[in-house]
Amino acid sequence: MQEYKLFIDGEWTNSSIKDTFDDIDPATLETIATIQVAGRDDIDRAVESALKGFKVWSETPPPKRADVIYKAADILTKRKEELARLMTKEMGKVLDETRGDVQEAIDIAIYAAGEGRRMFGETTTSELRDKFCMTILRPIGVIGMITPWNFPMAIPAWKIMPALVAGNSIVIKPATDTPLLTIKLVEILMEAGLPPGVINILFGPGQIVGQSIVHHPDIKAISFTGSLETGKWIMSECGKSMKRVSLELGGKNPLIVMDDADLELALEGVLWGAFGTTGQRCTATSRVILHKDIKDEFTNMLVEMTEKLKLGNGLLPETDVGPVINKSQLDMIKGYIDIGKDEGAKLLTGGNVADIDLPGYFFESTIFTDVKPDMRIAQEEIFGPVLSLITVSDIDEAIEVANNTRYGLSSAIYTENITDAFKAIKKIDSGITYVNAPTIGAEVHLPFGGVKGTGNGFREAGLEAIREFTEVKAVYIDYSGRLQKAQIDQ
Ligand code: UN1
Repeated sequence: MQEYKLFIDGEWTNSSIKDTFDDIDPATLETIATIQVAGRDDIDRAVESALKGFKVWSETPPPKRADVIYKAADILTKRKEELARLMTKEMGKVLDETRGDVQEAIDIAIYAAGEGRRMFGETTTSELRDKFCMTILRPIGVIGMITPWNFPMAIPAWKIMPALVAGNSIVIKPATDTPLLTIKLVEILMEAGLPPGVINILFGPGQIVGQSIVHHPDIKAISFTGSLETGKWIMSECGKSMKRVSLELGGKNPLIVMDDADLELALEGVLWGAFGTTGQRCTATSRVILHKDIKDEFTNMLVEMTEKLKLGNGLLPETDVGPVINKSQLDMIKGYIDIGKDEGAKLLTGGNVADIDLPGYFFESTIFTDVKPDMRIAQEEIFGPVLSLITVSDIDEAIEVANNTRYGLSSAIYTENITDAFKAIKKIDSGITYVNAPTIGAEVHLPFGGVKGTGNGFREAGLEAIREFTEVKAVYIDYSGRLQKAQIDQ
């Protein structure tokens, strides 16, 4: 059994404490690795190393930083299949999806590397004579990153690649359920020529290691993807020390099916959006808002196809849906089934821990109908294969229901009516709206993130990612040779 140490200053190094945790395949419950937990001293060591790394890396010209990232993208491409297989073993989702996860890391690497030769500021006019004005982008410093288990490579890469091209250094703590893909990503970056100290990995529980990262005075910004509760805590802690924080939190994503929709297309979209990744995406479709005139027909089609989804080990080609990540998620999902029943929603299919020939954490793909917009199963993020169907009478009611949650990440509408489509685009309070496509499937060159309880105004990916990891400076160059006073000289 391989035991992984911490990665500090370019080396795998023993933790200062003797604590480890097991990395478990959620389908077979086999232990696939043992991981060392970081102690307080290790956090200080990692930040010291990152400060040293920052000196070297921030002075490296951005196109040269980009060369390292392009090379990492090449290595990732060559090793895509092997990494996808490892990810399925560690996280459970099916191979097609883990290939997509690695591909998303490759895409963001190439996109971010391209910014090495752009990284544009602005030049503009001055109100005074013989004065030149521009903006430049500067790196922030050491960034602390805390990442979730559902996209073990894509989400760390969304943060790491833009942060690197912008010249920052990094201390990252991957989720304890999925450390291996961050380890691989960092190994690949080192192979591609990243100097020691620029990226450092710590492992351990959020309550200890995550908290210490958030509180460390030399970490200048935190980038976090995870739950709303943790996000709120991080934001309030960062408020106390005036630390920049970017948050990607939950979703309760609605998908509207109007009476004129192509129902076959909508059906495929709902199955993929709700049960892909076993519903464990922050972009997962968790509420389907059905126009009353197609409700019965669509519901029947949906239940029939949902019951055909095959649960199993994600490594097997016949598997449609893999396990959920761990026991506590499984218990939480079970809890929501009871909550839904108690609230008076009607269970149409699923609702149980799956009885299959594997010891892991499998849960049946589940659909509730007659869900009212205020029920807890329509409000709270379940992060599992549980879908709520809500019926409405028209587009305005559909949008009102769509907006009736504390989250605002993704949303979708299926319709052939351009007016309804544009109403949804304009009025749904979310960071992403899809028309005739499901709520999942964001591409890396567009901004990713949400409103309300989903985030705090930052976006990941796309050009926004460069803003997430840089400070902008305004520069005034006066070549008039005399004191000129803005606002005063006329
Ligand atoms: C997430 O669920 O945390 O759009 C990220 C998507 C993926 C990313 C999801 N490209 O579903």
